[in-house]
Amino acid sequence: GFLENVINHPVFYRGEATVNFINDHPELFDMPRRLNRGTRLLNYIGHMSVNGNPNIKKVDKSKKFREPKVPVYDRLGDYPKGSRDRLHELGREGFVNWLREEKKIQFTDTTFRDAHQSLLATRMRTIDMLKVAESYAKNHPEVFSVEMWGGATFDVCMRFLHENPWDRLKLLREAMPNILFQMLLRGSNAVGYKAYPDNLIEKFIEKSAENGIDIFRIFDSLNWIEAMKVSIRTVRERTDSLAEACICYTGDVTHTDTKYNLQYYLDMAKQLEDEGAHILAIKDMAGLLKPSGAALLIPALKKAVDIPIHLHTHDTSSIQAATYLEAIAGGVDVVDVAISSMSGLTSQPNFNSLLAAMEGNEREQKMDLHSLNNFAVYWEDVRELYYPFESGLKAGTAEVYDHEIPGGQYSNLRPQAASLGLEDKFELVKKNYAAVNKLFGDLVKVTPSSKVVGDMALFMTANNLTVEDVLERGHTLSFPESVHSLFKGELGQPFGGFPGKISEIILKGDKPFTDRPNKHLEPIDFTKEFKAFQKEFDEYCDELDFLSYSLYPKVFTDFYHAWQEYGEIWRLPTKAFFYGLDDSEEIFVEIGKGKAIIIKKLYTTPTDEKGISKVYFEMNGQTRVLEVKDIH
Ligand code: 3PY
Ligand code: ZN
Repeated sequence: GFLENVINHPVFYRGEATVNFINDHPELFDMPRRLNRGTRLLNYIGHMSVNGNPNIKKVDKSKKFREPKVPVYDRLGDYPKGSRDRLHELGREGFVNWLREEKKIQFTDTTFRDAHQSLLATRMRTIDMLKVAESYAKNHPEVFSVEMWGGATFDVCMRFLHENPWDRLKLLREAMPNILFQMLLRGSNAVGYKAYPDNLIEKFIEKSAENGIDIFRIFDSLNWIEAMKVSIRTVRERTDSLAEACICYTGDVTHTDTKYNLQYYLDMAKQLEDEGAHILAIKDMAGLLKPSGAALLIPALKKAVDIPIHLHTHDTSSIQAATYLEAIAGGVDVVDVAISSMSGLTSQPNFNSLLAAMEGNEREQKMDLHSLNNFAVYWEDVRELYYPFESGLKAGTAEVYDHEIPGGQYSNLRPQAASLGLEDKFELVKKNYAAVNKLFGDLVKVTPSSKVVGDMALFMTANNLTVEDVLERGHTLSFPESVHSLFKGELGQPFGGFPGKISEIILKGDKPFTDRPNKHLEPIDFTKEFKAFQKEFDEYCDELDFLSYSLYPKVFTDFYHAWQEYGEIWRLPTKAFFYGLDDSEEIFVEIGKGKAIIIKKLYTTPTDEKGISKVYFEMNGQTRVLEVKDIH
């Protein structure tokens, strides 16, 4: 009631309440909405315990979990200096010079972003990262950067985890102040699947930098430089962070009968350097760069440009460590890896093993391997909690050279196929994916262009269509919206253009454009729209929330309602979050700095004739009963 509202009000809670507090805050009388934090979390657990998490189809009741153990670290000691201190000391130009001159190979750890995006459908929760963050930053300050934001994490955070992505950034930043943070930015698509107004992209970059992003890895899903310029310029001019511009790698650079040949990559690299990139990234999102390709490409790039080179790959084929060794011999400056228990398959190559393999190498970066292995144990235990999201891929596959599906998409495509009833036809989905790519003129496939190719492959599979059917009967078919949008020019322009015939079939007379899609979008009026936003949402929603809303209006709205009902869900331990509590199970939830509650679930009554089940809890020793509607 009222008293709880007062106690839990942020102003009161921070000790900032004055004599006018009650008059100034009429929402204190708003009983149903401002339930206290503990009660809201109880609502969530009660709901999970009766109805289960809607995103988990099959729960294995026999599953036992170990408590993940955070490797020991000096809690009171200072953070050792790391790459972020170096950036601040040297400034951007100095830092880039240092990186280019440095002989030792540098490692980016993707465990906090791409690894779980690629292995566990992006479901890793902030709390599991936050628990280990300080220990990692203190034990491994030699890490070049931690990729922990962007890509699909932004919307999945809100959509499935009911977490605020900005909070993830801020909390991790506080816990890891010494290591560079890196995010993946989809150029003019930001962290979304479509083009956004330029001024939204600019504001998003500014705020991301302000809240802790040091390196912006910028790409365009068709390798269209036009679409990357605004992002590169914004990072350079409006932040102190580094602009790392990507070339997405596709096909096989050692082949000569492809439009994506060596000259293509060298030309693009030079253009990105001219655009002002501080670092060049080769983004091999599907893991297609073979050792022979790296041996050709990396030394040639080193000759072509002056900026440092950062290599990203996925180990879908299981051969990518060999590619890294070739790249390292060829002079690459940084490589992307994931902690061993979160590495391999559709994720990044194995950090721990690569480190071991580099022992004695002239470019060896010395790190404490045993300590790194302790982190692997931590992540292994954490990963168990996410078992429903595993992709099912059990070994590396050379099929990837045929279908070219990005690692981050692979772990999503199978459940997507399953949700359309196509689980048994996954082999055909992959074949169609390759066929669609050819039909569309051999595209760079990475979010969002990869999603379009995936949508089309699913569409063809679901409707028993072959490429010939599409070419013959396409005029009578209505294609997925995303396919139409791609051919319309809404994701930009592919190298060499779209093939004419399929374009005509898909567009059906609709006129495509060839300039930047963002140019067709109205800029956002931040002052006006922010006011309207605050009116509709809570007064505590700030401009970061407004950015989330601008990028994902519906997803943010749902996230906001979940927050109203259930509070700060991110604070719940992962087991409780996904599976609710067993009878007699007790959890400890930190609900604020130095403030915790203990929740014990006692038992659940069978559902009555009105479909209501009563859940009995003990919260901080007091019995609480919740009535939960059984929605089954
Ligand atoms: C993303 O855009 O999310 C990716 O990881 C692309 O590889
Ligand atoms: Zn990736």
